[in-house]
Amino acid sequence: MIDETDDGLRGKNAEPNGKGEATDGLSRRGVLGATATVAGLAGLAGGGASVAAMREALAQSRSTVASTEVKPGDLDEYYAFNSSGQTGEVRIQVLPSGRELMRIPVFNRDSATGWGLTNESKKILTEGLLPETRKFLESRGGVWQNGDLHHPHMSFTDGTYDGRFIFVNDKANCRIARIRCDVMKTDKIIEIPNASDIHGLRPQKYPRTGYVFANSEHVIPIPNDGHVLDDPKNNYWSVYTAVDGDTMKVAWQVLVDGNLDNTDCDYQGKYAFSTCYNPNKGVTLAEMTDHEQAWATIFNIKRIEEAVKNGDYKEMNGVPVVDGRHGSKYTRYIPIPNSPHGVNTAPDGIHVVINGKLSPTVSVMDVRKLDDLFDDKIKPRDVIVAEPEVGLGPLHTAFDGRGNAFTTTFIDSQMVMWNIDKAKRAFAGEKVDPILQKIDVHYQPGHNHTSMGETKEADGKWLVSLNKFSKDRFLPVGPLHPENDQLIDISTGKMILVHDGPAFAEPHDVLIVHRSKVNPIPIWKRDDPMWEDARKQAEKDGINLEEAANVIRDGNKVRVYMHSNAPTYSLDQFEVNEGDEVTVVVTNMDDVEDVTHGFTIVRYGVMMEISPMQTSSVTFIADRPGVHWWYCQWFCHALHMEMSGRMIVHRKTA
Ligand code: K7E
Ligand code: CUA
Repeated sequence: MIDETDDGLRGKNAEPNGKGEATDGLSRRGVLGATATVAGLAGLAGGGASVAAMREALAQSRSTVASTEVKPGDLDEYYAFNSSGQTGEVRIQVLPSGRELMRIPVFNRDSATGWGLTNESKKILTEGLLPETRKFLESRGGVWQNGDLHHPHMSFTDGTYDGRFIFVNDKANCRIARIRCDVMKTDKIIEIPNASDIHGLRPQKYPRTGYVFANSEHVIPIPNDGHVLDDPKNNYWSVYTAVDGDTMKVAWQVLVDGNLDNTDCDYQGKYAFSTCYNPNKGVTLAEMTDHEQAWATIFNIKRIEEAVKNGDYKEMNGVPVVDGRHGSKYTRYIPIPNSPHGVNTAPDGIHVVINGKLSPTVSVMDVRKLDDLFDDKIKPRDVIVAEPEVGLGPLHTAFDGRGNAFTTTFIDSQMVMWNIDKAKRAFAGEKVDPILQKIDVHYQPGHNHTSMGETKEADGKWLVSLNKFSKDRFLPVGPLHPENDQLIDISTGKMILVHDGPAFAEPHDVLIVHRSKVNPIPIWKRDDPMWEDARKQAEKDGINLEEAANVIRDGNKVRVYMHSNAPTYSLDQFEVNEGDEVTVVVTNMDDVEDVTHGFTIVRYGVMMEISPMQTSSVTFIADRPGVHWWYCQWFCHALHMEMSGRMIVHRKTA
């Protein structure tokens, strides 16, 4: 829907006045939220703009603004893979409607699908843990219960999305996960050694992914085993990590100065960049902010690879760690005002925007100068070709592929559109204002993203502002508020706010991928590696998973094989003894799109999804005697309620 009261007007009236301020004559709360019509606007004319001008603006915006309406049965044009922060999952939304289609459990536990309960998901959640963490989790159920997922990014081939994977970080428990885009399920999770927490994450753009680059944020002693404690200046470090996206193994790490924040890389396959705050390794807020500038750290990928090949590294926790601190030939540190946060490479393959956070500026780097920088022909600051002042609290920047950039300003609560070329000319001394337009967003934006904007195929149609606060934009739901993901039409060369989208905690980042890049399958392939272990065990037990209706007893281990065909399971009941370790393996033989079954055992903490042609399994101890019905929790058939069976647990005889 187009909010014709507010947004069209804002787009027209929020012109810069040359001082970099919006001249929007309407007070923020004046029209917002109201369902005022054109007639109703008359009463607001005191705000500065004439009624006639507003009518005119409204009429124009109506004719140019792209509609967010997607009629019933029609399909959207873009996938929007949204992170969920401390919820720990990825959400598949679509644009322009803003509808949410699916949730992909990653670092969280999920009741509907059994993520964290099934053997298949437990394997993925645990196989990549460091031995020390596995031990730590032994008395805690073996699986992390929480995660903090900030940055989803799709794999690239030749500078654009290739639809294979989405990679994500977990800031809370130091992990990187990979989501398969054919089935939209997580298939690998690894823990990163020598790191405090993994924050920034980006896949290599060229020639392909390739590497997944990741930042360790807070500085810690390495190893962090209690030998070194309170010696931050001499003995705390952070590391930059390159993971091989195909094998999901750490390829190498680089030891660096300062806290690493966000990361991006070039379109040439030569360099990766991180923002760095807290250059003096402070451990209090005062110490972390007591300086006027920090850095962007540049990593020379080829030189680092050679260092690893030639043995110029230290092995730490089984990983080659190259020394990239000040003075190293593997890195360069570009001074940036003040505590930079986001770093974003433009689709032109040349410019990299580093967002100042505590400085009102963004710094623009030209990647063509980096060879000279590493050959010491120029000074670090010589790579900066523009530094426009965009407003207070610049955090992240997105691009339209037409030479314009959009920066979120957290403190100003605005989206700022500026032109890269004009910013360069202003930096060179020309009298030109690079700021094209500022609009209010509601409220306090963090990340933003444009359609295909982090690829060389940026198409300049949509811009999303992920706002951390929603305050009064929605009906109240108690002290905890949703966030507000706002959709902005940029197709006309102006920003026009067209939609408010509430979101539960706490989307940090979203990527907007054209639907032509993504090709999920509707039905699992029977030879999928996801249930490899179940298949192998079944072979050992002489069972064909596709025809299974068997109970195998193996000491006090019982393996129950069955399959589902709506509305029945191939077993009506099975019997075990109190204390048995029971594994139930269910294969859904309904080769029919959208006929998903489930398997839930009442009062046994067992629940799992079994989509068409999928096998799912779960293992538990039958330590509760009695009759326990299992049922299908996924509505699948007119006789869905009847799709059930009994687990009979015989009492232990003394
Ligand atoms: Cu929230 Cu990308 Cu973790 Cu910026 S980060 S806002
Ligand atoms: Cu099968 Cu409901």
